[in-house]
Amino acid sequence: MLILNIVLIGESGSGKTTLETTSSEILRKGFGMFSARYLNFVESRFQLQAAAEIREGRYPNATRTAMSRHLQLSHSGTEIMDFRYTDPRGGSFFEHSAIPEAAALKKAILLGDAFIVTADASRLAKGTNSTEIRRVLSMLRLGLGERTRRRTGLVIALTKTDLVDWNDLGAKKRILAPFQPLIEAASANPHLHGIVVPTVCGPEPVNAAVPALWVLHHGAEAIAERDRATAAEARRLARIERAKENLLDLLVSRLITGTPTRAETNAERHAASAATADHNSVTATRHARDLRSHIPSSLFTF
Ligand SMILES: Nc1nc2c(ncn2[C@@H]2O[C@H](COP(=O)(O)OP(=O)(O)OP(=O)(O)O)[C@@H](O)[C@H]2O)c(=O)[nH]1
Ligand SMILES: [Mg+2]
Repeated sequence: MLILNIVLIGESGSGKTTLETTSSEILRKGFGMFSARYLNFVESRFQLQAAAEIREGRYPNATRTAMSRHLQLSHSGTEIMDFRYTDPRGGSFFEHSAIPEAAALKKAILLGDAFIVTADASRLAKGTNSTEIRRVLSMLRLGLGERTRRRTGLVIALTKTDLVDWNDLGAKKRILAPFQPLIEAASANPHLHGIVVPTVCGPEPVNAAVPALWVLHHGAEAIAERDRATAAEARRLARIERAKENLLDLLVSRLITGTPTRAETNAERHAASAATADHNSVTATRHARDLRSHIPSSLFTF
């Protein structure tokens, strides 16, 4: 089964752990035909408690060392995808890669399948953390620059929007300005699929599960693409087998043995694989579409 590696990117205090904890709790409770569960019992207990506290307005402590949390997404009770979060300590974005945790973070970014960037919108609105965000984004660009063919979901999660004074007319511009180069670069790359999501976590969450839904949606699309490619390859192999058929084998098969030729048997085997892969790709496409239907269409995508 495919494991979708989701990397949380953001300075310390930007809300990575809070967003992931809240989001996973929403997915765990289920939405439509989907539900998610933690695969590790201890993690599950800990995160359930943390999510309950966030709902009461008590937020998690700063992450002391990078965490990894492993979940599984199901549809109508059938497992469809595993996903794993890397939740780094925000400070490690600013450390030299000679430090093991900073090196591990760099590696996680290079290997990541999807990225959720968290940025404290209330601080950005006041113009206080744009330098830190730019530094964090330059780390992300390292990872994005490497990928040429992999479908990659990318979320800019504007956190703590409950604390933003929206009457301040310059706020929106100040919040989005640091992301402009990233949005422009990502728009030009057909393999990057981005969305901007204003979020609130706490007693009244807003859009908290949307970042996860976006990357899972693209994870399902990636599965569909992989299965379509598998089907195409199996059909190609079936054609090659059929082309190997020779008249003598066919005559022996039809007039004497009454069994299919070796080429026919192989071609049928490949055709059956193609049919299975086609079926799987249709299912994955349906999952992707269903996941997408839970994402507000008003959000900005790039
Ligand atoms: N008002 C409000 N505060 C939030 C929200 N999300 C997070 N916070 C606050 O932001 C603080 C930091 O959030 P964390 O989730 O710990 O941030 P982090 O990015 O994981 O930080 P590190 O673990 O240090 O890297 C929390 O303790 C909360 O006080 C939100 O949606 N609204
Ligand atoms: Mg944290």
